[in-house]
Amino acid sequence: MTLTSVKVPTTAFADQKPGTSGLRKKVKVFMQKHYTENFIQSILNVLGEALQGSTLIVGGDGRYFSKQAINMIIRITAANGVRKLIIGKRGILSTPAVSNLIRKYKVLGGIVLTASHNPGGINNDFGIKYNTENGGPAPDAFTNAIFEQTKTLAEYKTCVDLDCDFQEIGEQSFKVDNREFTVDVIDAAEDYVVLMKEIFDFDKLRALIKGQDGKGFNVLIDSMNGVTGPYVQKIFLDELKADQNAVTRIIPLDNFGEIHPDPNLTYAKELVDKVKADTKYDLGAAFDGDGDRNMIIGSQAFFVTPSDSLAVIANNLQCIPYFRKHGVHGFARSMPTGAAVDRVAAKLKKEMFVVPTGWKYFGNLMDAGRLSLCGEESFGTGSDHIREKDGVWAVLAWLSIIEHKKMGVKQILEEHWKEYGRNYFTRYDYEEVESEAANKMMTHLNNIIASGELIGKTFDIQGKSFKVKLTDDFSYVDPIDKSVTRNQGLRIMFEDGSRLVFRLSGTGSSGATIRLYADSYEQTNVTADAQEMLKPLVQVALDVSKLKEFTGRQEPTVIT
Ligand code: VG1
Ligand code: CO
Repeated sequence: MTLTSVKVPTTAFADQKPGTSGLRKKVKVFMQKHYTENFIQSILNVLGEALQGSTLIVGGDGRYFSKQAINMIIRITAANGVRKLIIGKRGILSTPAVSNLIRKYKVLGGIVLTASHNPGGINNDFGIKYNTENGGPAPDAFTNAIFEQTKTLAEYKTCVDLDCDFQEIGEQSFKVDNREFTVDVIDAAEDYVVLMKEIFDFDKLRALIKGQDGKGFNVLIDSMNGVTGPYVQKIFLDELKADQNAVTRIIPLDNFGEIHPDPNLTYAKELVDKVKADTKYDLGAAFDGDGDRNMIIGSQAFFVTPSDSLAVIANNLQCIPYFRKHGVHGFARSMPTGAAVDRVAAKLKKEMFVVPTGWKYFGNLMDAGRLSLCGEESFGTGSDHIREKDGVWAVLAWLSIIEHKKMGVKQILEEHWKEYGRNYFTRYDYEEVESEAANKMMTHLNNIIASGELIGKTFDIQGKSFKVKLTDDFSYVDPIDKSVTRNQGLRIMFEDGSRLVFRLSGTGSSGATIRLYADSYEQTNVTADAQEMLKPLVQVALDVSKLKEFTGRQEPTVIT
């Protein structure tokens, strides 16, 4: 039977501007009539001619509303001339897995259904993101073009009678407007596991976990009820033979069990407490909802900042087969990330890039063969094996280093700081601040930075003295395509190398989130408590920004 597509008249929405990583809104916003359909059609309109006869990957973290959204995607892509969809079973695919599938099967792109670390469930968030043919998040030019489409969209095409189940593995074919349309439902984890086995030495990792004389290396891997469950099951249990107690919360739930699937000290407290309480654990790790973030803690919950994690991995890439084979090109970090990796780059004589916040800015450098490893302070670490950050990859990288150096997490960090000195780093998040108040604070900061009035000024606080050297609003010129990205964070840099950064989050779904980043370098005093160390600098930030006055917030919601 041939199915026929129809054109459905619709009215445009004014609020479909993608943020740092796709469009993220409350589920109920996506549930409005035509809202999700409009956004999908807008993505397809931007793809234009390339869409005819193409293949797309579809999947996500399985959060509430994913099934409905995938049904819409099936019908709308079929009506728009797409030839084939590859969908993860039950709609489940981690963000790194989507990136891998796009690259491996050389398809046009992928639609990722996730709001990442934002909570899920009917009263929380949903998100849609498009990844291009290099496997990475669509660049600004593309997402701006989507936004332009959404503003004037008057109709979308769909095939209302197309009913296609994606609960079980297998291929289904349809005839839509006399064209072939195929939906291939695949195992979520299979291709990803193949990739990891090419990158890492699984025999060595298995031996590490098993150990000698009955004393293995004990890990506790927390999927936080997010998408990494099936990947963790296959890699840590089936392949590396860790025992069942080494993993937790590995069944993806559509509301993440009512937690924030956000791997940091606040929202992954359950993991931190377990590792702290039980001295048998040598390493704990957690991932976010869509599996691209990671948090690493050592024995007794010794915390590794993502900025340090990046530097340590950079310093030890030679123990990972993938890098021995492909070589190590440059390194990169997002601007707010602590500069620990810059020191490693300088020592190893590698190119070092500093890009705006968001993984999309790493892609061009990787495609040009100038970037092998990169990271963000927001618990993102990854390499050029794909074009997304990769949580499970990061843990396997750490285990490879531990196996190679025969050292624990804390010992590795202490050795690293001894060699390079330490970039103390902290981030304060003020979540769901009233938008107007947050904007006023940013305008105030913008004004004093634009006027240059802070330059040369000294702040004497809590026995420390900070003299302002430079202030600016970070902008970036992509070294490959020369595109310019402005307004990426207000920076105050001091004579002693300390630095403050302020920016507003681009991933929230209600109100505004203010992020305040503080970092400061110490050559020899490397084992102090980061929060204590950075207290005076944070006080400068609060004084200069008048954050408490503008927002009424006395304390941040999350401290990293
Ligand atoms: C945050 C992080 C940023 C990260 C982005 C997407 O963005 O700060 O580093 O790339 O989330 O991560 P923002 O604009 O809220 O600061 V994910 O794992 O949520 O896709
Ligand atoms: Co994520």
